Amino acid sequence: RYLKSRSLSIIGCPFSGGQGRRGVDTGPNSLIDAGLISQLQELSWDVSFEGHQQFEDINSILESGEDKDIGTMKNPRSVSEVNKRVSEVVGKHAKEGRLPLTLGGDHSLALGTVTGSLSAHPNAALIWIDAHADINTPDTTPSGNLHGCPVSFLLGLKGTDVEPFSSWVPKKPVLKADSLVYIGLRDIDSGERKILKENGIKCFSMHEVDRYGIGKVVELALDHVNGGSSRERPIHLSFDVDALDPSVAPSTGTPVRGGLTFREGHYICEALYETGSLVAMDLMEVNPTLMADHAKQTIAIGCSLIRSALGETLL
Ligand code: HAR
Ligand code: MN
Ligand code: MN
Ligand code: MN
Repeated sequence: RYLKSRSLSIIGCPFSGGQGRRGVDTGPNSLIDAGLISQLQELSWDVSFEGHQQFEDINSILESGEDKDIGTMKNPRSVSEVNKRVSEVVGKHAKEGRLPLTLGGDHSLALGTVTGSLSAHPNAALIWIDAHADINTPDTTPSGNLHGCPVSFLLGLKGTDVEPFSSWVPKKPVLKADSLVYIGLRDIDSGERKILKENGIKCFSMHEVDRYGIGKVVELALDHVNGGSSRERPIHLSFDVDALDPSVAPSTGTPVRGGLTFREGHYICEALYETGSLVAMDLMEVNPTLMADHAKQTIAIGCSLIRSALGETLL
């Protein structure tokens, strides 16, 4: 519906500066090494992959310890610069009518991916699958880790108009609060809870997944962003692998028990594919260096979630 043809661009983002655990920067290559490209070609996608993004310069600043905190924010210059680049490359591919598939890397990268998508599809909605809301502002973050903050920047919340981000993040909010839906939440900070309430943001926590079942939850989520039964609005899917239960996807930096089952995670992806309106996807927070005995399992699930969102069916 929004793509020129069945074409996608893989944007590998080896970056870990949005949080404190190294290794998540190896996520993108582990997904490629597992055969993701040929798996997507099997689903008759025209796949372009020009190699991972080159963040060596930024990563060396990160390693050197030169990127000093600004207020509460850790690694602010690295996170800002990486996201500025990511927004440009995602925006470019999306404007060419291709589906940008971004492989993380930590979830701070979604500031760039969503900004890029929205530059090409200004009416797109954001569906955020995560154990966490990632909606802290620099004023509310308990950790200073910017992977817990990208959504607040996208909504232009109070406290996000700060350097270095203000030099490139659009002044007009990238996204309106009613264009965002969460599924899978179960670890929300008190400051985030207040933000979610005050902005009336639609959240399907694990409590709602238990109550209604995943089928109904996805239907309600799509009704919400479409304002009814239409399924035409473009959708950016940002999938944090920690939305899944740690027994399913253990190799991730901030596992929280009580998460989505294997099938619930895949169902979400399948249902979004069925809308015909998916215009971008992120697969974030795969860290093969954690629970390394289970890294293969987590990587394989990353690949299968992506395949489900891109048209793999069971029958
Ligand atoms: N809410 C906590 C914080 O801001 C932890 C959130 C980050 N964890 C993630 N993001 N993996 O989804 O520090
Ligand atoms: Mn996240
Ligand atoms: Mn998370
Ligand atoms: Mn927590």
